[in-house]
Amino acid sequence: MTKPLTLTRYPGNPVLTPSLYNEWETDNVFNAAVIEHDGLVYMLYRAQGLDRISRIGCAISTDGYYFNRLAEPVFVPETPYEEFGVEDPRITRLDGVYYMLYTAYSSEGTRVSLAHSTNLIAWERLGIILPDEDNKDALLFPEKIGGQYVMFHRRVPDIWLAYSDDLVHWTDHQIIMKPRPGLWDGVRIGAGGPPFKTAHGWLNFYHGFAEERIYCLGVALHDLEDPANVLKRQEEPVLCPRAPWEVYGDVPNVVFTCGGIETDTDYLIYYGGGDHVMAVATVDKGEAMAIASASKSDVEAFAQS
Ligand code: BMA
Repeated sequence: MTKPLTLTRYPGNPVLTPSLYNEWETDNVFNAAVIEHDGLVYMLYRAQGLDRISRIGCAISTDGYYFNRLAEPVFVPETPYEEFGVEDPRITRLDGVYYMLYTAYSSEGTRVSLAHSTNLIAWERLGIILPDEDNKDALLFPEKIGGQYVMFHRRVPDIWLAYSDDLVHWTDHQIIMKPRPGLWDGVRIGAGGPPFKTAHGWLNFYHGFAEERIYCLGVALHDLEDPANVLKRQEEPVLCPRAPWEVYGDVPNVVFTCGGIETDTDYLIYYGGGDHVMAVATVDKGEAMAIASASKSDVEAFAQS
C-alpha cells in the first residue's frame, strides 16, 4: 500500500512574520504568490496592518527560505472595488509578462481582478475580469491550452474552469471539482497556486474545509490537454493545521496556499498559516506522482485527532 502524499514543513518556519516597523503589515502577512524572477524568489504577500486593509507586499530571497522584505507595499487598493483591500494574489508568467489575479474586496463583495507587470514591483491594472459575481481563488495556467488562456476560479463551493482569448473575457465556465461530503474537503474547496506541469498532468495543490472549518491542503492531477478532466484526486489532505502558527493565528486552523515553485527535485508549496504568517512545505517530485495509489489511513488519523 503506498503512503499518501504529504507535505513536509521546513524546520525554519515561519519564513515571514508581521513587521512592527511597517504600519501596513503589523498584523498579518499571509497567502502569498511565490514565483521566480531573474534567479531570485519573489514572494508577493497579503499584508494587514492596524487599519485591517489588505495590501500586497514583496519579499525577495536567493534560496526560497530566507526573505528580505521591501519597506513599502507594491500594490495597494485604488479602485472602489478595492475599498477593503487587495487579497490573495496568484501570479503566472505568460510570454515574459507577470499576470496577477487577486481578490478585490469592497462593500460590493469579492471580485476577481487582473493586473500585470514585467518586474513584479510596478503593476498596472487590467480590471475586474469576472464582473457582477462574488468570486475568488482565481489563477491562470502557465501556458495556453488549445490556443486559449485557462483559469481556475471559485463559485462557492466548487472549483471552476474557464477559457479566454484575451485574458479579459472568459467563457466556457464549468465546474471541475466539488467538495466531497464526509471528507476533509466536504464543504468548500478552492484552487491554490498556478498548477505545476508534469509528464502525467497538471498538479494542483488546492484548499478545502469540512464542517469544522479546518482549512487543509489537498492535491489533484488534471489532464494536460483538457484540465477540466480530473485524472486523480487524493482522498487524504497533504497538509493540515498542526504547527502552533497554523492552529492559533488571526484565524485559527488555516493552511492556505496561493503558489509555489519547483526545484530539480522538489515542489516548494508556500502557504499562509492561521491568516497570520507565511510558511513553506516541500514534497519530492517523484513521490508527488504516487498520488494515484493513496490510502485512507491519514484521513482516519486526522478525523480522530
Ligand atoms: C478564505 C480567504 C482566505 C483566507 C481563508 C481563511 O475565504 O479569505 O484569504 O485565508 O478564508 O480565513
